[in-house]
Amino acid sequence: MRLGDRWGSGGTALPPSLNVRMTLTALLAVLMLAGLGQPVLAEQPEPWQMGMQPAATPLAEQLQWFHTFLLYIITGIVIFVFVLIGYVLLRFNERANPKPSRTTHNTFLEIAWTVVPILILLVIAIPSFRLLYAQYAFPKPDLTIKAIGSQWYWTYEYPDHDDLTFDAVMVEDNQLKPGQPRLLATDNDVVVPVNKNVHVLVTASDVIHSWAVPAFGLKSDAVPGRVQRTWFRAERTGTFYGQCSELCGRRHAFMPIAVRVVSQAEFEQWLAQAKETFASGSSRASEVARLER
Ligand SMILES: [Cu+2]
Repeated sequence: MRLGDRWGSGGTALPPSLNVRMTLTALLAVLMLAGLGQPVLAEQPEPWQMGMQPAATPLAEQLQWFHTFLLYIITGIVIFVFVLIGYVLLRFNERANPKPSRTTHNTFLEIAWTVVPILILLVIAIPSFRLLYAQYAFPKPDLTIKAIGSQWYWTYEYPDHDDLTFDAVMVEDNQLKPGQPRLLATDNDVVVPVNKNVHVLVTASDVIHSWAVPAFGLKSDAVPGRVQRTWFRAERTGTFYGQCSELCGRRHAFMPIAVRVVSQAEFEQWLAQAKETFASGSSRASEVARLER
């Protein structure tokens, strides 16, 4: 049976190749339209995304560079090994090479296959250590925030600003406002100024959680009874999303992280308002009640 008969309309069947091409084009158009229908949200995963989220901090940039660099190296190694195996299969099989040589040692080859991998490891180790040190070389903080993981929300404290404290709970599907991404938006965002060094003290109140924001290149375990430190310097404004990244219980997938990076002036404005809003601690009690549903 011809493809054209199956897909076309009876007697006016198109040549099979054309018909297949049209179907593929239509499929592609539907996919593109589906893509266009989505609101444009830059700082979060997108449908069909292949690479990483665009970096918003120098550390994330460095991380992503390292990732790509390693990808080139491992691709080269895989191709080399593949070609080598292919060559051996073809050149030295029983038919092509009925009388195998009895050679056992080759000084040059043995030195080469020891030295070359060492050089490759060195080339990887140098940027790897540089990145590791950069992550732990804390610049002088302009702002310190504390992120405390609890089942299943995050509490944020601003110890530099009268111990401002509030909870950030995921916005449920039926309460999403336009533009708020599902499973990522929180009722209260962490707000930080742009181009400032922000230290984050990460801990937990019950089980191990993990505070992670991919666009910042950050992931820090939140361990009860311990305070971990991490830092970021966001270089552009926007809302950046992350999720708890340590399996912490039933609602592990529903305790997202939303960080809003704003100008210094907007930050101060938010701070003044937040101090009033959260002064009574009312946000906290209501959230606990919500979680106990
Ligand atoms: Cu968690």
